[in-house]
Amino acid sequence: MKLILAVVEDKDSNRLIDALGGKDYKTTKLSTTGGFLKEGNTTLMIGCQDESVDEALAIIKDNSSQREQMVAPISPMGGNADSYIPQPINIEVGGATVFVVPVESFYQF
Ligand code: 2BA
Repeated sequence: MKLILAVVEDKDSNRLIDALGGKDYKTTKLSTTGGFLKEGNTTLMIGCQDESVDEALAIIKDNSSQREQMVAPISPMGGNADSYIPQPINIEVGGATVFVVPVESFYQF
């Protein structure tokens, strides 16, 4: 068994959950925050059999659209120096950041 952790944009999450549910994948939705943009995103936990991972990844890929976003400068007064962005930069957001990890045990009591 594997646990898929997929970080996706909030706006893609409902469509993705519906697409996964349509193929009988069970999901848990977590409200998360990206460390760089400090904006909300969604992390889905999907437990599935090893042989289902490729199909699940394809569904995630098909339902996570990638787009570009301009990030305005962030004042060092408003945050810590590590997140200081001195000038506007164009970054790619959306898409999905996915981890597939082995599950040692799975219980439902
Ligand atoms: P954030 O950390 O808010 O990052 C949002 C997007 O900002 C990233 O998209 C990337 O395009 C850009 N970005 C991140 N760090 C950057 C930097 N130091 N300089 C310039 N641009 C930077 P993604 O790479 O697609 O990541 C989307 C979200 O996935 C991330 O949101 C974070 O929540 C998660 N993520 C990405 N890689 C991760 C990792 N290795 N471990 C845990 N979470 C990760």
